[in-house]
Amino acid sequence: MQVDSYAYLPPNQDHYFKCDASASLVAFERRYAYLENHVTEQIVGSTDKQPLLETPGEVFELRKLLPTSLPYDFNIHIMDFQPGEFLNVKEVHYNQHGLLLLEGQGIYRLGDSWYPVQAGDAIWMAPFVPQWYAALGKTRTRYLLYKDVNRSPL
Ligand code: UGY
Ligand code: MN
Repeated sequence: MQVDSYAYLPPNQDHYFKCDASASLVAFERRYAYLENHVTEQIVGSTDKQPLLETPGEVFELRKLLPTSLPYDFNIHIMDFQPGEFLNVKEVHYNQHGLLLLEGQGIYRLGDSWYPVQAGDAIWMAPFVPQWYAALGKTRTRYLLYKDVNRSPL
């Protein structure tokens, strides 16, 4: 795996990581929510090879790292904001998020609290927490966002 690449490992797949130089690795480890007659497959990819997706009503650039099909019970979004750009919608939704700010800086609003954030910061957003972001630095913001999908939240 190179810089910017990623892997998805299906549940119960034996694996190990070996690295010959110093590197940072972000791992999302979670219990898989099975669906009858659906299986996931191992994926190895790279962010810059993922297509830009439509974001109606929004200005940020969006890429998804996993297929959006039913077998996959979460996705990872890569979101890019140019300086001064912000979420048009103050979102409230059942999905929870884990966010890692990869580049840039800005302000994250969670409910009625406002947090200055910069590259390296991580945020967990519980279900239904109102959320909003504005990129305030001189360089682009890129963040990586975990989102649970395709399963009933109940
Ligand atoms: O897809 C999302 O829920 C995403 N737009 N949320 C966020 O950036 N806080
Ligand atoms: Mn969201």
